[in-house]
Parts: sequence; C-alpha cells; structure tokens
Amino acid sequence: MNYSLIPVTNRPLNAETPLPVLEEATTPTRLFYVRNHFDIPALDESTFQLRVDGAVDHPLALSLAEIKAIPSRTLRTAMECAGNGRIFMEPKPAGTPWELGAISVAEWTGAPLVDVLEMAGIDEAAVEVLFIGADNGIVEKKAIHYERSLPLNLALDPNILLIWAMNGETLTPEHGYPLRLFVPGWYGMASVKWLQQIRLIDVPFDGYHQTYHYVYWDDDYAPDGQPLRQMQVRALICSHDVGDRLPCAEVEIRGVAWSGYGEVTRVEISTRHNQWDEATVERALSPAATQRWIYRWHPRTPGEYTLCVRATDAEGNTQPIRHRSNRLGYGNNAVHSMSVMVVKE
Ligand SMILES: Nc1nc2c(c(=O)[nH]1)N[C@H]1C(S)=C(S)[C@@H](COP(=O)(O)O)O[C@H]1N2
Ligand SMILES: [Mo]
Repeated sequence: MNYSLIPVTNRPLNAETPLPVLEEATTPTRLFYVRNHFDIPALDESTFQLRVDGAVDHPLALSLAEIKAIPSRTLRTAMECAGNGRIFMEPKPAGTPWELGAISVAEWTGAPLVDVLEMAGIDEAAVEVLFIGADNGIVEKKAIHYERSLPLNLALDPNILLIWAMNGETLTPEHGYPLRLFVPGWYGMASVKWLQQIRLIDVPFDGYHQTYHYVYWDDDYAPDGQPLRQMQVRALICSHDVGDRLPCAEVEIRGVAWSGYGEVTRVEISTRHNQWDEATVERALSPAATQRWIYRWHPRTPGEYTLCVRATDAEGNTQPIRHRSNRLGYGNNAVHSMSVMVVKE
C-alpha cells in the first residue's frame, strides 16, 4: 500500500500516521506524525549554534559538528502525542483533533544531554534544565517560543539525547532540523524540536507549554496540576479498520502496544461482550518501542462484532474501557475498539 500522512491541521502543520504503518519496527520518516504549535523555523546547520547557559560554570555555544563529535547513542523508541485520541473523548475537549495516529517509532541518534551539561559544568544553584525551541508565535498576546523544562535530576538520565539523526538520516525540518531533544518514554511534548538554547535555571519554569498545557486539570485520576510525563500503556489494532468485512473463517487480528512505564506484558482481545482472550505479544526489543501482538480469531457466525484490545505493562498498568476525562483532553488510553462485519463467504 502507498500510505501518506493524514492531515489534521495545515497551519500549524499537524498530521498523523496511518495505523497499518505502525506494524513496521520503525515508522518511515515521511510517515512519522507531525505535531507543531507554530510555523516550522528555517534553520541552517552551517550557522547553527546550541547555546548552553544560565546556572553553569562555563556557558557554551556548540556547533552541530561539535555536538556530533560527542560519542552518540541510538535508541529505537516510540513517541506519542499526549493528545492522541482526543477526538474520541466526550465531551470533546478543545485542542488538535487527533484520531489515533499521533504515535510513531523512530531510531533516534544523538549525544547524551548529560555529556553536554557536564561540559558546561552544572552550578549548584540549578534546579531545572530549560529547553528553548527556535519556533515562536503569539499566545494570549505574548510572543513566546516553544519551551519546556525538565527537573535537573531527571535530565541527567543518559538516555535523554540531543538528536541530530532520525532513522539514520539528517533530521527533516518538520521533526526539528538540525537538533532536537528526545526524552524516551515520555509523551512527545517533552522532546523539544529546533532546540537552540539550554538554560539551567534556579527556579521551576512556569511557561505556557509547561504549566498550562500538558498538565492534568479536572482529571478523573490525577490531582489538579499534575504534569504529563510517561506515555500510558496502550494497544492499537492495525490490521483492520472500522466497518471492515471479514470472512467467516480464521483471521489474524494484529497491532502494536507500548507503554512509557515498562514492557507490555499482556495484550487481550475481546470479540464478545466482556470476554477477554490472550493475544500473543512479542518481547520489547528496546524500551518504550512498539511491541507487535497477534490474535487468531475464528468467528463461527456471521454478524456484527466489536473488536476491543487492551494492553497491560510490567508495572501492572492497564487500559480503561472508558477514557479518562480532563479539561485539555490528554492521556486518552481507553481500549481501542471497532465494529466489523463477519460475512458468509
Ligand atoms: N519546538 C517545538 N518542539 C516540539 C513541539 C513544538 O511545537 N515546537 N511540539 C511537541 C509535541 S506536543 C510533540 S507531540 C512532539 C512531536 O514531534 P514530531 O512532530 O517530530 O512528531 O514534538 C514536541 N516538540
Ligand atoms: Mo504532543
């Protein structure tokens, strides 16, 4: 099949991955979902500099060549937008109307953030690390950049990378060329694209995309003001779509599952109300990557069926039947369900 990205909004550009593509171990870059708050900035790696300043011993201005000279790491890991599935929430929250394709997997290559922080020397006054993107716009009458922070203790995780290659190639403009942050296992908002400045700060950051967006308000489970972090456990059906007609014979139902909290240990399928059967799920090949699952189903009688899939991770987190509710429509990891028609051959 010749797939292409599914447009969600044009300006800023937001587009989702067709679900069948997720069966591949990595998502081809041209089909990797795109989530932007502002227009894509035009940057050039020959003049690019990453500034590292604030509460550091020696402020730095690093060229891309200098960042590439740091021994790199490569991780194959999923990234999902915290608003994935928002369109299915009721009442419908404001925000980008994602269906279920705001999730993709790439092979991310870059320099460990901690190495750059150590080059600059972390001053003891630092409590957070702020990441400033080059993209900007007017929000509530104020000119702002896309910026997010991480608590210093979390920012020292050697798996947090300054990415300069995605799927073995130079980053594309949509995905943050020439440099982006990548925080494995977290919802995508943490992985600041077009990263131009890292500032160590001595008070917690309270910018728009930190303390207003990407926070749970009026949520069913989380206390008010709790910031979003790890991706919640989720499984999707990739082999079929709503309304598909299936023969009354053995069929393979396939899909993927992932969690930011650890390996997915169990995937269950329901084809009849409230009855769950085990699917076979592959082991995680790397942390927070998608794991494929498969279920062989042999419907005995024609008719309409609702297929549901539910994943559980190593920490025992599992998916709710009904989505959680919160003001901004985040973290919808309700079971994926779809009705299909089984027909006589
Ligand atoms: N500078 C910048 N970084 C950003 C964003 C943005 O709008 N600007 N969007 C964030 C969000 S909400 C997500 S889900 C991911 C999406 O990354 P992608 O477009 O490469 O899929 O980037 C994050 N980093
Ligand atoms: Mo996002």
